[in-house]
Amino acid sequence: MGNYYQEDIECASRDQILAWQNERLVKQVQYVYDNVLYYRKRMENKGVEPGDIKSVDDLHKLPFLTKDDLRDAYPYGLLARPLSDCVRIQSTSGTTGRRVVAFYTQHDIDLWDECCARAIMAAGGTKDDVVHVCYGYGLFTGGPGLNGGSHKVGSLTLPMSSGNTDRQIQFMTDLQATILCCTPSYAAYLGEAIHERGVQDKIKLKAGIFGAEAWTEEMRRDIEKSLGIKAYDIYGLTEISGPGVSFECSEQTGMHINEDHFIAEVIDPATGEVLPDGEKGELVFTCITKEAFPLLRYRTRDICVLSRKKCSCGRTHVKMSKPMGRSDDMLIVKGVNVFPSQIETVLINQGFAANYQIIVTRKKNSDNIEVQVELTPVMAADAAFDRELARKKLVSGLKAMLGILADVTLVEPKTIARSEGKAVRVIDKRNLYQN
Ligand code: DLL
Repeated sequence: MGNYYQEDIECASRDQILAWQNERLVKQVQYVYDNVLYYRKRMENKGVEPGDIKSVDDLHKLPFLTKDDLRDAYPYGLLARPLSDCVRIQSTSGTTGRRVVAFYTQHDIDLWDECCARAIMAAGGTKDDVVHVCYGYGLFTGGPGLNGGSHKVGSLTLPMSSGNTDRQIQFMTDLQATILCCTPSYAAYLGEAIHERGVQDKIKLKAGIFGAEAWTEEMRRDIEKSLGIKAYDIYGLTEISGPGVSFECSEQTGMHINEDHFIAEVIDPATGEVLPDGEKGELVFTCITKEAFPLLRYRTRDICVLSRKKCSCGRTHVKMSKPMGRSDDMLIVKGVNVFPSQIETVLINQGFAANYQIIVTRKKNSDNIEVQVELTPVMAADAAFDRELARKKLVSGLKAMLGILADVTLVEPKTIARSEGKAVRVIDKRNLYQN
């Protein structure tokens, strides 16, 4: 079993990282041009040839790819290898439009596992840990990714997948799991369930690796307290490989991007112009080591900031902030940009948990936003708790945060459906995207 804290790579000098990126990018552009007709045409339309890309400084000359391109080219149009060289596909949940399918050679799987192994080691994992994976297994990348990473580290892996909370808690206690991998919303739910069953003393978890959806610092503190662990963020997307594109270290101030495999840029989503480090914009990735599905300049729609400030963990790879929303799932309500994470911050600051749902409707061209918020069990049981006052305080907190008036409805504990995967936070009934 390897030591997947790869100090020589993860703590390499900036010059070394750039040298790797330059060399790999040049090769990768030629490889994609030779093997992916769809992208070759894109380059030709833009008047770019592989020889024009001599280093990372030339990256901006390449055309972007978007999710629409992946849908257009579905299923094989962006494949760079014959199918007989591929050993796996994974896919996005495809709730809107056509599914996105990504392909992997064995080499791609090995690199992906390595990225996830780095994430587990950054969360303090070793071969002596018991890693409980309750991300979904199957087409979703969460389960297979963390599973592969845990194997690389040499930890005992519990491939639990999602669902059946009683069984999750049983295995967690019986097998003394030390690292939990799941979505943050499921981690919060597991915390509640463990306390309800009064088995918190039997839990031996020390760390959690949570991602696949947005979560706030407030939610991190809640989960850390409820499970008695340190909670680490992990980021990734199916198109680029899956979880492990970036991950948090002990400093917990952003996620190191595996820069030996992926070049990150931040662009202005409106103009496509590359922004300097420190500016907020849309994250774009270029894969420089992948074989089967090597996307170049893929627009993630995730809004974030890059930082190259020295990190106390010693890693030198650039850090991305937590995504601050998606340029495409951002709600525009009454003309105002609304991110679910802003609403969550207000709720948690006022003592509520992250159990809420946002319902957006439109009547006579006027938008209405309603936030249904669950009372905590303590609030619900307290006869002296003034619900109307609490509701009004939420309305004014949301007004201050969002700049618009939102209706707030307080509902009883456990009335909002819990999710085993990504939480469904927004129900947009306006059908704004219908043709
Ligand atoms: O969610 C991969 C993953 C699995 C990441 C497990 C982390 C852990 P997709 O289903 O393709 O892949 O969704 C990708 O989810 O573009 C982000 O918008 C969002 N996302 C992923 N990680 C985070 C995170 C997986 N840590 C999309 N914070 C991405 C916020 C995240 N959003």
